[in-house]
Amino acid sequence: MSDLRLEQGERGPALTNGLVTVTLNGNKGTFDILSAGRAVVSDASAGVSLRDGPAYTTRGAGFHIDGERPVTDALGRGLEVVLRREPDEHEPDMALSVTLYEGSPHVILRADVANRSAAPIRVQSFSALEGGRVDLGNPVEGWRFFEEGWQNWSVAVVLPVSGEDLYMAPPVVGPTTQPDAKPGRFVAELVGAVVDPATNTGVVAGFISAADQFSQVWFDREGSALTAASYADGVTVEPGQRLSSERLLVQPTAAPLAALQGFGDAIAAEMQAVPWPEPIEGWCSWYYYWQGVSEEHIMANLGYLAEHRRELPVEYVQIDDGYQAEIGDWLTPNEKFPHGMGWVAGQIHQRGFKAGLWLAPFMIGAKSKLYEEHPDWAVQYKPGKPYVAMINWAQECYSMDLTRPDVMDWLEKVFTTVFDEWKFDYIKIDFLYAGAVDGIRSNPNATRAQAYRRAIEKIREIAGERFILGCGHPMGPSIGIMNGSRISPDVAPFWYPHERPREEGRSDLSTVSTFNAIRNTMVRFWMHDRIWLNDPDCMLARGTDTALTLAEVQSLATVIGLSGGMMLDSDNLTKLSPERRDMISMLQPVYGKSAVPLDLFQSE
Ligand code: 9PG
Repeated sequence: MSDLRLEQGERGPALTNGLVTVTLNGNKGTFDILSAGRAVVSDASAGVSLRDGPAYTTRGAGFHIDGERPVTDALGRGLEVVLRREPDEHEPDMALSVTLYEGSPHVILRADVANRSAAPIRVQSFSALEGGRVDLGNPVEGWRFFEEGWQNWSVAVVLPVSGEDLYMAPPVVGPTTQPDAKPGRFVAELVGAVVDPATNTGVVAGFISAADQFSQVWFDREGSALTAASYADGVTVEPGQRLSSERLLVQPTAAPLAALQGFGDAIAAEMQAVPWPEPIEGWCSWYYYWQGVSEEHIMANLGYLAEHRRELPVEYVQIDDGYQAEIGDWLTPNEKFPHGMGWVAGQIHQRGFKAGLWLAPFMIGAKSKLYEEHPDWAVQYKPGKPYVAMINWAQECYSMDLTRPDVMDWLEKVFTTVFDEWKFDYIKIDFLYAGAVDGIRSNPNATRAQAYRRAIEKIREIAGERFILGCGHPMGPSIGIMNGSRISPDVAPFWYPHERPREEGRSDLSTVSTFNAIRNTMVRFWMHDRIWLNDPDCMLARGTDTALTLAEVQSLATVIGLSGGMMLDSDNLTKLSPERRDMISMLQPVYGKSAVPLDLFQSE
């Protein structure tokens, strides 16, 4: 099947594969994306913005077709056409590559820039798709926008575009790289989709590569315009050098749920995702013992699990936050773990379970020994001022500068100890967004995504075949490293949030509560078993020490079960009634496949 071609159509040159067609308007410097003979996205351009400098767009400047070439890559066999912007003298050379693949209903776009001048240039962002007018037939007021959030605690949601966007303040969104807020503008991280629920047609637009640049997709109600940008964060391009954006997938669709899953397949292929081949079932200390967890608590639950293998056939016992001396001092257990962490892991192994450990390796607490010894390891907010990634654990917690070689050596020491000396089989690495904040690092030529990515690659290298659960992490650059990922804010022993968000402007759909957790879990169904195993967060089965009603506990259990993802219980097992324990038993074995929320685009 190879009807992939660049042809001369009535309206000028067009690249087509029989499923989707891109018409190229060289004089205007724009292109249209057609499906079933209809222009679904029209009059789109591409551009690049320099740091503190001008922006260049193909719109108005025009482009010419600078060659076509067959490609074979993670997405299959394709044909790539390069559209080269007609630059004025002294302007950088900018191009957009457009690729279609055999049998795939999507277009892949990538912008790039070459520095033709004698001086370095600094690139801020690329727009692989700029102001593409979306036409779904009906008026825009009835449409909805699906948007992914910055990290796994962030909201993933479908909003009516007749209303307004949710604003996601730090620490849930990376600050500063936002298009200007304006009425009727909806901003997604990594991937978004415009859908007309009346006809079930729409456009999915998302970046399928994400290791080097963070990216956003936004929709403007006014002009029904779709734009997608990836951020180079001001890195330098030397004379004669080139830099590319991440690769953007755009897909007009009459089946948006399937298209979203198709996006998941594409990003998984491109990023070489590593979902775990088996279901993960276990117990976690956090949601009952919190920071008060002790060696005795672990031993008591371990004993219970060993005696109730038939009822609770779990494999993993995971120690969460509370064992460490301080945030940063991961290798120093506190007085609640007098025998040390290697000993606890040994006890877990002796009873036939695998051992998991929580760490927040990209945070450095103001009260830690680590910070006392290495104040220069923090990313700076302004010269001389450490970047506060979060105030938690009654202290300022700073972002670790992951571009420093000595920090990478320290990471190696921490994880070699955890895996090779203590012999943990599983890590939950948390608050990872701290490594990707927008601050001053020792290497100014690494993007936020690169600083973060290189550090998690290092952790993966040390972990080898052991299980990595990501938490509090930005989504895109984590793919290909994490075996499992939290996909929600934290569950809690209560239904609705108890507190207003601490950060001004942060949506209260992103704060700790069981309602928020299960809402997000349903929306992120498309990630499961594609880009990683979804972790819907823990089951809380108990009937005491909780404000959850029986119906709320049943709802939580239902969503965890339907997620098909990981299943960790977090109760004091020794206090559970047999009826409540049965609710955990019913979740095993994990089914492994995610349910699909069929009315995702129809209702909240
Ligand atoms: C341990 C916990 C558990 C939990 C993690 C994470 O946005 N916030 O302020 C925020 C704080 C803590 C938090 C999530 C969000 O919890 O998700 O499972 O490991 O850390 O401290």
